Amino acid sequence: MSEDRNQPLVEVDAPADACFAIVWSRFNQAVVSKLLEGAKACFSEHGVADDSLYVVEVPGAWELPYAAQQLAQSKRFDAVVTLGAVIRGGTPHFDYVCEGTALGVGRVALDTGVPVVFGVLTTDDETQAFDRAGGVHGNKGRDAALTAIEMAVLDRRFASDGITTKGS
Ligand code: INI
Repeated sequence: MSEDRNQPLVEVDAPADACFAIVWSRFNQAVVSKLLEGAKACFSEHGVADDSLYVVEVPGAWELPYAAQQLAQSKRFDAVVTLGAVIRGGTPHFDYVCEGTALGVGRVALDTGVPVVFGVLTTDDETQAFDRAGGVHGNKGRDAALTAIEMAVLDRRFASDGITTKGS
């Protein structure tokens, strides 16, 4: 688990029949591939078999919300994890990509009723990004997978408590 104290993550096993999707962006691939490794390992450690995990790649962070929307709308997944790395390059482009990606990912979750986890690093430089991709600040890809599992468990609870009729 991440060593950051401000990450209130809990370790729970995924429901036996749960399926998850990961969409990851290729831009800054050296960083994002580490997030992907962390996320995959976490799913595996928490009982998610390879055939219950669908992994798809997009060019950059900007494309994550669209792919996440397609995955979430399919209703085949308990949660969708988005992984990316937006690194400040000294131009306003950074701010547009960050804001568009974050708002888009959040909107997909609310529009579809499927948890969509924001595992996108937004950092000033590459060092900060690597620190969060298996470095001194843990692996945010792993944390994102853990969040997806927890949200899947929460959705099962909502259904069994009669709060939602999802999956019935
Ligand atoms: N995409 C990223 O994932 N990270 C970045 O740091 C980044 N920067 O810096 O530009 C980036 N840009 C590409 C963007 O996500 C889209 O792929 C592109 O604009 C095409 O829509």
